[in-house]
Amino acid sequence: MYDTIIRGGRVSTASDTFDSDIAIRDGKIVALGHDLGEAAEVIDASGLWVLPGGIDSHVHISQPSGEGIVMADDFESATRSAVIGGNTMLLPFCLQERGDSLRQAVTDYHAKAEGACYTDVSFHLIITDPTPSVLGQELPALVADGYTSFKVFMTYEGMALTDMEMLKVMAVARDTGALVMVHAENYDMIRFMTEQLEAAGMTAPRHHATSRPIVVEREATHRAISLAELSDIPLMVVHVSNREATEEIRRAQSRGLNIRGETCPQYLVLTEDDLDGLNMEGAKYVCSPPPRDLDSQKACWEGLQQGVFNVYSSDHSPFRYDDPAGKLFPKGRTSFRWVPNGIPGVGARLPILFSEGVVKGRIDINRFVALTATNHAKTYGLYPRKGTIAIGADADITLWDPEKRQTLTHALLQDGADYTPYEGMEITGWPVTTMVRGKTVVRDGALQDAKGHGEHISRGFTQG
Ligand code: DUC
Ligand code: ZN
Ligand code: ZN
Repeated sequence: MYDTIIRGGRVSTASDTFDSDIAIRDGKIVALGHDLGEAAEVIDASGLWVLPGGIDSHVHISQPSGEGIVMADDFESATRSAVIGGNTMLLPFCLQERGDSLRQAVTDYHAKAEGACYTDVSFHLIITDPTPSVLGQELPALVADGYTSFKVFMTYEGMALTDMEMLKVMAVARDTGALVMVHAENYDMIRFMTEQLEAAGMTAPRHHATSRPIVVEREATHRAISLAELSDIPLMVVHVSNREATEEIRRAQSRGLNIRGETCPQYLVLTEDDLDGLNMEGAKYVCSPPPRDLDSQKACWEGLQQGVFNVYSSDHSPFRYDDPAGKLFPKGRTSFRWVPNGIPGVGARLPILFSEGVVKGRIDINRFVALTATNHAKTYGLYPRKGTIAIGADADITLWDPEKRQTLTHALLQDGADYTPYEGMEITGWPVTTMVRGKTVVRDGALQDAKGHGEHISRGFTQG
C-alpha cells in the first residue's frame, strides 16, 4: 500500500521519456512501472507530462535592499508563487551586510523562513565583507554545515569586492569545495557612466540600461573567469544577458575550464525598450544586468540550446511598483540609480520556458527538465535526492498540461509584488499539480493548505 500513485502520465527526466506510473511512500518515489498496486490516493495524470518539480537556484527573498526600500516577498509569498509556477525548491540568498557576521546572517534568514515555506529551500551565502575571520573561520564552518555555494558581487556600493578580495574568497572555495557564483559587471564603468548621464540630465529609468552597456558585463565576465582560472576553481556566472558575455563563457569552456553559466527569463523575452515606459513605468523592468536587444535574446536561447548555460533561473528580486518603498521610491524619480534593482519572476519562470522553449520547438522536454531542475540539483549539491524522477528521490513532482493556455497576469502568480513584467504574455502549457516531498501543494491549479511544509535542505558539493 502506497501513499500516492500518479497514474497514466508521460514521465520525462533530463535524459529519458517514458510512460510510467509513480508510487510514493513517506515523501519518496519508491516504485516506477505499471500495475503498481494500491494507494491511499491515485492521481490521474493521463494527457499530462510528469516532470521533476522546478528548482530555482537564484531568488532573493526578504533581502535588505537599502534604507526605505522593502522587498515585496517574504518566504511565504515567494514560495507560494514559486509552487503555483511549478517549483518545488528555491535557493535564496543569505546576505551578509558589511560589518556583520556571516553566521548571524544565516541564523537570521532561517528565522525568516521557518514555518513559512510552501517549497523546500536551501541558502546560498552572499559575501560582502571577507574579513580574516569570515574567510578563516565562518566560511569553512558554514560550508561544512551544507551551505556550499556563495555569491560575490563585482559592482554595487557596499557589496563590490576588489579583485584581491575575490581571489581570497576563491581560495576558500578551492580549499573547501564550495562553488562561487559571480555577479559580473564592472563597478567603475557603471559609476563613470552614471555620473555622465546624471550630469547630462539623462536620469529616467531607461538610462539604467544606458549606464551599463554590454561591455560592462563582458569585461567583468572575462575578469571573473580569469580570477577563477588562476584560483583553479569552478565558477558560476549568473544572470548572463547577452552574446558577448556568453562568448566569454563559451571560450573558457572550450579551453577546458569548469565555467558554468546561468540565464533568466528577462533575457529571453524582454528588451531594454521595455524600460522606456511613460512616467516611471520603465522602473518595472529595472534589473541588473538590464534586458538588452533581440540579438542578445537570440544569443541567450543559443546558450541554453548548446549547453553554454546549464541553468535557467528567475533572479526573482521583487519590489512593488506603486509603492514608495518599491519602484516608486521617491529618490528614484531623481535618477535611475535610486530605483530598486530587480524584478519578480519566480512564478513566471517555468511557464515562459515551457511555452517559448518547448512548445515553440526551441528546446526539447529533456533539456527543459535539465535546465529547470536536474542541473540545478547537480550544480548545487542536491542530486540525486532532488531534480529527477527516480526510485529513492524525493517525490518533488509537477504535472504539466501541455495544452492549457493562460494569459500571464500578476493575479495568477500570487507573489507579494503588485505587477509582473510579463503581464499579458500568452502561455501554452501550465503546471497544474505540484507535489513537494509527496504532499500535493497545488492541485488542479489551486493552492492547498501547505504553508510550512517546506523545509531547509542542507547540501553537498557540485557534481558534473
Ligand atoms: N543581482 C541579482 O542577482 N539580483 C538582483 C539585483 C542584482 O544586481
Ligand atoms: Zn546579481
Ligand atoms: Zn540575483
